[in-house]
Amino acid sequence: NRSTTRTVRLLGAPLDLGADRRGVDIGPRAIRYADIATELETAGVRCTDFGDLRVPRLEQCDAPATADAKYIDEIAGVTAELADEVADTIADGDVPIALGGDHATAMGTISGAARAADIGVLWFDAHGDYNTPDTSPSGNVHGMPLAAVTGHGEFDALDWTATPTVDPSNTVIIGARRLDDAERLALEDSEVTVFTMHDIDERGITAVVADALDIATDGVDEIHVSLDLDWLDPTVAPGVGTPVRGGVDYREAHAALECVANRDRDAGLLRSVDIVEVNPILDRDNRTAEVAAELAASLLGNRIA
Ligand code: 4U7
Ligand code: MN
Ligand code: MN
Ligand code: MN
Repeated sequence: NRSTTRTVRLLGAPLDLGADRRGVDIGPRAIRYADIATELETAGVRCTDFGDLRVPRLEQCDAPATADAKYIDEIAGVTAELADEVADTIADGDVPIALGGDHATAMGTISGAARAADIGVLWFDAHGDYNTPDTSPSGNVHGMPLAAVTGHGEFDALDWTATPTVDPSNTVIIGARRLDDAERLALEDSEVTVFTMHDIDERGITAVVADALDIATDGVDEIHVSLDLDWLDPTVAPGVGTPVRGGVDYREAHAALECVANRDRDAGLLRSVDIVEVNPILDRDNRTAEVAAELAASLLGNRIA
């Protein structure tokens, strides 16, 4: 039970090696400028900031060694460091929020969070991020992190994938509306639960999230929440590299994260968070970063509204 004020620690991960569109590396700054710290403090959460992890710049890197999983070695290095910071943050009793950066970031957050506990995962995304180097149509690693952490596929560069980090039966995708063909088949074969936009349209966001929470927490004590801003409709969050029409609106996003917060308030559930894929170059007036900062408060805040 969560009676005392929590402290969150922002961990900037300006990683763009997992995505094709440049600019997502500026995401952590944009989210800070959108005043995530004030949003969180206003919602009753103490906010500290670790600063940014050191990430190799694309210009410094050699051409990708493999087209199957571009920059996987560099990404493995960054995510290993992030995993250490996440594990340290949790050991200090704080809640880490990794600010991306592209979604490959989540491999670090989740593997760090899963070190000392079994966790479930809620993955809010238009995409499944369940490609592997063998199935990926793009070779972009930000389309693969959920496969990597659930032990699906071969990821030679990631030594921790030898032992699955998260049980797929505690893993839930919410809001999917663009899955690649091979990815969809692999998800059907897996124990990962997928709630599509169709499910949200039919049943409403709060019913879907309630089910997702039951699945993610079955037999585990804590959860990781991974929020890809392209989960939202591009009219609400235009600053993302891979926008897909037909996403949730602001009110549904707030309601979803507030459902998680309510369950967390009763059970002390939330272990770690990613907020990823904000691309300020593609954004309008920092709108997407502002949405990201506000939704962080919906998820972690102590107030219902
Ligand atoms: B994101 C894609 F092919 N599936 O693998 C791929 F459509 O983290 C997109 O969800 C992945 O933004 C999107 O490249 C990754 C593509
Ligand atoms: Mn994603
Ligand atoms: Mn996505
Ligand atoms: Mn509300």
